[in-house]
Amino acid sequence: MASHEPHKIKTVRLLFWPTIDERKKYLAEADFNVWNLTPTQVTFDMCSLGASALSQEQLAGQLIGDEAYAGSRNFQALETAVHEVLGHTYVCPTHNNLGSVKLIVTTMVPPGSVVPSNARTKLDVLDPLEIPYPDTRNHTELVFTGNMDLEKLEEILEAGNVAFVGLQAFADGQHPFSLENLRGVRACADQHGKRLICDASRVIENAWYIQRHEPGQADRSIAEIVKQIVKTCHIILMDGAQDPKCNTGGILTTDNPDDHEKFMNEVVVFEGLHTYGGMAGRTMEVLARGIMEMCDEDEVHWVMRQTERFSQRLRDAGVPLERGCDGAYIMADQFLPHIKKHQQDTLAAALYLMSGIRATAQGLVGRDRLLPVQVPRLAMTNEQLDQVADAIISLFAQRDKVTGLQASTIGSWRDQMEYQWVFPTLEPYTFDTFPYTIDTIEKVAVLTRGQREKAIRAAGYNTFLLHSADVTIDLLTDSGTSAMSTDQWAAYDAARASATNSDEYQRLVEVLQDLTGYEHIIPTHQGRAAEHIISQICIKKGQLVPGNMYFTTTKLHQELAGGVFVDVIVDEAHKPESDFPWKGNIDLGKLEASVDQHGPAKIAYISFEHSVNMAGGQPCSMDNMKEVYEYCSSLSIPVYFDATRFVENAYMIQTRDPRYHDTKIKDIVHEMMLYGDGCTVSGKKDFLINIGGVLCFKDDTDLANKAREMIRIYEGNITDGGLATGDLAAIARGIEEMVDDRYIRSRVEQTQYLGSLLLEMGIPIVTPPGSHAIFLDAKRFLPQIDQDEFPAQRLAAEIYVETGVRAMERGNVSKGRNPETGANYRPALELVRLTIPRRVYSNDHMRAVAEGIKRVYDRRDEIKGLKFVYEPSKLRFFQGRFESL
Ligand code: P70
Repeated sequence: MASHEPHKIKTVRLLFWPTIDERKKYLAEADFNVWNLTPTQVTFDMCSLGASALSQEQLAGQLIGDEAYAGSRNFQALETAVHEVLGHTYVCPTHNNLGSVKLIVTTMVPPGSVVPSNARTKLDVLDPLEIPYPDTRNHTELVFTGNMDLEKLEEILEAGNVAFVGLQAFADGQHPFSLENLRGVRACADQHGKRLICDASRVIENAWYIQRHEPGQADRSIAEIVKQIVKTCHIILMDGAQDPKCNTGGILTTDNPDDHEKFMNEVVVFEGLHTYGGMAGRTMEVLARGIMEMCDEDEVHWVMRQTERFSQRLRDAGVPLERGCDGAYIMADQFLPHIKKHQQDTLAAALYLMSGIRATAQGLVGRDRLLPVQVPRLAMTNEQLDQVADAIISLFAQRDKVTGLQASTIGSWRDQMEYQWVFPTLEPYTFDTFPYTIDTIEKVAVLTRGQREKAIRAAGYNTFLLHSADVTIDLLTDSGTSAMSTDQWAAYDAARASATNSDEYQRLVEVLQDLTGYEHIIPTHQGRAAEHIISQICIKKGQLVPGNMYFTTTKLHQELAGGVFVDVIVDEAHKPESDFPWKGNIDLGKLEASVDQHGPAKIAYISFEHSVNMAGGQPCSMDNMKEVYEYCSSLSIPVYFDATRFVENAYMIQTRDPRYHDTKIKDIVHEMMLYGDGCTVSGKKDFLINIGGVLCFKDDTDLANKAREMIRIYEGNITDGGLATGDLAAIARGIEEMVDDRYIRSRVEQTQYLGSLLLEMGIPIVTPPGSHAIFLDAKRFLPQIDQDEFPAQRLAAEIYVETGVRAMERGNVSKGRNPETGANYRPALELVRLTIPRRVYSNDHMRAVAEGIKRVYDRRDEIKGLKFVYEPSKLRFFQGRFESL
């Protein structure tokens, strides 16, 4: 079973981090009832209802179909999903589960009748309707604690006034039933001519439990068990906001045409029409797709194991709880034995106060003593859940300090409660994790080893030629692969498309001027377009362009403009084993030697790259930038940055240079840019977008205007560089997000984490680990393979076969042949790059990558080299094909 998510992150939702003082203020405004807090006042909102991450197919569903009043194709999709997955013939749509309950109560519960049930929650809506729901749960059952006591049920049925038998799958979130018991309940109901109606909103969790614990069920799929549960019931209701991962919506399904007709007749009174039931068309589509997907075995197992792991961590620390199918249900009375009243709400307030976590009991006051801490499906990483658990554990350790809430207004429902509180003094819990939750996911391929062997042979042992559909964890590049945030998408959607000036362009200019201090901001469609233009307008034929190691596209454009690239990076950059912290620095001695030899007029400009990609993502120091700039300014030589990964470089300065430990990333970036005259940026990296770039000049208006001349010819409008207006908006928003200190820390530390795992395993990598990627040293990994047999190329292929991870060769194949001698260049660095996309993978993915590479390392002696079977003359690494030797 996979040790990581069977998906990657498609979009993220940014979190809020109220300080403890803000939390006090918000709590006071909320009458100390955490129910009243809004999500922007909360860091982690531990409620599962309607808070699942969507699949990208569900997200797409929001925009598909029609909002017709009658007979929409979204309803047809919903019917199809119910037929295929649940197996029932008839579907009545409702606005949510309460709508379904209401329809059942109206059509099937005569006055004076009772509803025996294994559950308390949800049914408490029946209280005000004065419908008794006697507890029929078998309280002696140890494994299937949601099973009904059949004798008791029989007794109640015999009394005669039963409306129907009510079951809940994973009753109250804690009590699953077995298939055997379900069949027994059905038989009982049939004997008395009563309906068995099941709230199947958590049928997946119940099916998983059956698969795991009921004898004879281990080999059956979740899908089979789900269908059997549904078909054993006369009627089921399902909350769209639970297992189908929708944000609202509901259904009532049955095989009985008479029952269905009753619902049809009532649905128009309470809900809407029988083909939309009070849901938007888009909700039906998302619901339909969610039902289609919800039995996915890998996803179910991931979600359930994640929840188990979370509860187990709490249990191991002694926190009193009941297992929930969607989280841990903390026993507030045992957690706070010294508090006599309002234990759940007190615990909830204390947890929020000390950590910003919200957990809230819902429904009627006084029903139980539990505070549910639910895990929203697919929305959080294990690392985040571990920290949420640790916050609760930390509160448990200081529980004696918690003071009780005093009620000032008492209501029947939790949302009506109002309190006063003398704040306890609690040690706050500080999170150090990804500052976002998962909003949508994209399923990844899980192939067998045999399938991967076939795929890599078909791709000529070149990872560029693999289909992404065959890749499990894609570490080919961090370029354009970021997960955008919901705020970026909102800005994208809100943009007014324009081929002229636009508000989005103005906004982009503003944020970049503010960040860089540069006056002229010129959008381009991506980095190489900016490189093309700057090279053409700033290089005269024969001029030199000194730079800190080449990047392929940068160097190519300098050469196309008649320039000659001169490598002036420090020597340490070429030594994969050197631990020098600033391997991206320019060697001032080398630079001066070059200037002295040729004279300043022969130098076009300095091409200064942040977080030097080809050196392993290695940063340059602030002092180095400053010294180079001072030296160059004195000789009127311009310095242009390749600022593609400048935020990552700034983070390295923040962590590695003690003078900057307390400086905000944004201010570090701003200072870095002081030491240059302009920059090119491939926005596909740090800017957190999928396409875009910029060319900026500090104050040289003439050059900026020359650049704009070229934009008009090669790119698009001077206000868009050929980008869609929506993309400009996403870039502007991405720039604001990229300089968030928490974000950049989580981003670079994730790369460092992968690096440290590999180092611990003894695997040779370029040290110190860089910021965007980890580079395996293929020469040390596969010393038996001569460089002309392409060890890095082979290693990348081998890693794919072993693990489904896609990496990129950066060695002899990439460097090419010397045109004069025809021989391979055999560069000093023969590397495989594992590049980490931004906001896309969890640390569990990273661990799986490291473990997979370790398996390759353990059998490294068996691995042989490659030979070309097709070798393109230019940039051969993209399309070249190989055969195993
Ligand atoms: C990568 C990508 C792009 C890049 C870069 C630096 C430091 C400019 C650019 C070009 C994509 C790539 C490009 C060529 C060969 C392999 C991979 N790097 N400067 O994966 O920007 O792609 O936007 O035109 O890293 O490292 P753009």
